[in-house]
Amino acid sequence: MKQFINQILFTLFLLTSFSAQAGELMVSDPWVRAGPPNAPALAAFMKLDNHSATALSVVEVRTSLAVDRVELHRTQMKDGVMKMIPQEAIPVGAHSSTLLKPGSWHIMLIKPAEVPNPGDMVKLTLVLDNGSEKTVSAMVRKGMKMMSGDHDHNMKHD
Ligand SMILES: [Cu+2]
Repeated sequence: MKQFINQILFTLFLLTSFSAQAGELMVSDPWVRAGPPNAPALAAFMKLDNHSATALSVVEVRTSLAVDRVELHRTQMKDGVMKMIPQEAIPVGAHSSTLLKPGSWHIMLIKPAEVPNPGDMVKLTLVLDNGSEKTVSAMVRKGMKMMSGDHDHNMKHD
């Protein structure tokens, strides 16, 4: 019996410490850009705020949407052309923020089995380098293309 109670206390301790860790990162305005029914990939955007004194980074993203895989991308100028470059992580400096937006950092949902409609909600779980996780609901909505180089709809991802 005593061991059982200890186990419960330990579980509670784990739960509270995990939620405290997740509190270091604040996510605002998450959204997924709507695409045509045959879209090979969809981009997700949001603002990441790190209120802690430690630099964080998003190392993995999972989604409720049925997709082939999720990649972290950054659109950057390379040899005079805007290109999407896959990234190992999306960094958010201490007491700093990183904006995921068209033409910059973004999360790429590759090969969705079914493309969601504007107004649909997609769950995104961000996994941080410190092991904590944060799940947000992102609304699907139409978004402007930043520039001709931001061509995620016809870019090959293989
Ligand atoms: Cu991309």
